[in-house]
Amino acid sequence: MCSVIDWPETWTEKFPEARGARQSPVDIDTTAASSSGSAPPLEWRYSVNHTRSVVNPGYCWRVDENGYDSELRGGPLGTDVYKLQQWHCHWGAVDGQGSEHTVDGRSFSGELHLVHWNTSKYNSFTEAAGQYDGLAVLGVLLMVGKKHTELEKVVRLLPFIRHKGDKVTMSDPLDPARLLPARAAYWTYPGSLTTPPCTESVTWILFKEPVEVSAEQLALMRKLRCGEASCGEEAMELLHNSRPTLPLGNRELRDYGG
Ligand code: SG7
Ligand code: ZN
Repeated sequence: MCSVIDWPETWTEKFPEARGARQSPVDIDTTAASSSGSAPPLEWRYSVNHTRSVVNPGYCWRVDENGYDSELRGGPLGTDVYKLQQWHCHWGAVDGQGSEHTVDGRSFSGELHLVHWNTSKYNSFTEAAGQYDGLAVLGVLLMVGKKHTELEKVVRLLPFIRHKGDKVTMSDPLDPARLLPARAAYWTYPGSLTTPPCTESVTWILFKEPVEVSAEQLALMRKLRCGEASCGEEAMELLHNSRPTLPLGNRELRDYGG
């Protein structure tokens, strides 16, 4: 089958939750965010030295952490501990577009998502992914600038996972903490997965400070293809993969740090 990804307009037919009131992404209206001054700091402890897989599922590139013990806690997460499952990226057809979240209406050139699941309450990623407090995703906005050296460890493997279903092993050490910006300030709100089934299970934590990646690195992401190798030229280029923003509605957007 050489059909490419379905577009967001069609998702609600098969995935009714995509019509819900707790959907992501959203536009961050910075003037509407309420301050949470005394919240405990967000803390992460990531494993560096283990084998990871880099895969092309047909709609992004994704790095699977393969069960290693990397943890996120604190901030809006209460007393629960969340474990890093995978991280992936969203980008656009041209520089300046491609982030899922927007800030005061402004798009960025891409957005990294580090997906964590609640190991204090649930037994597996799959179980957690269906619960209101099951997942925590760290979002990092990407802007065009200098080459990102940690991300380059993934980008240089992209030519080897050009088509849907392709997968390679990365054995170089990589520190997921180096994917995060220097300043820990962030916005947080309750939301959903941004792809089907759009489950309303995510505590979103979006860093305020964007991180730089080079135009060349973004160009290499756009060379990935949505289809299998057997589709030949019909395995179309994955030029963009971001869901448009949805209304925040009655949800509280909180602001941590200056
Ligand atoms: C990406 O975003 C993938 C999905 C992910 C989805 O398309 O990384 O993950 C897999 C396993 O392909 O879906 C369940 C899940 O994590 C939505 O994640 S996101 O909301 O952070 N964008
Ligand atoms: Zn994502």
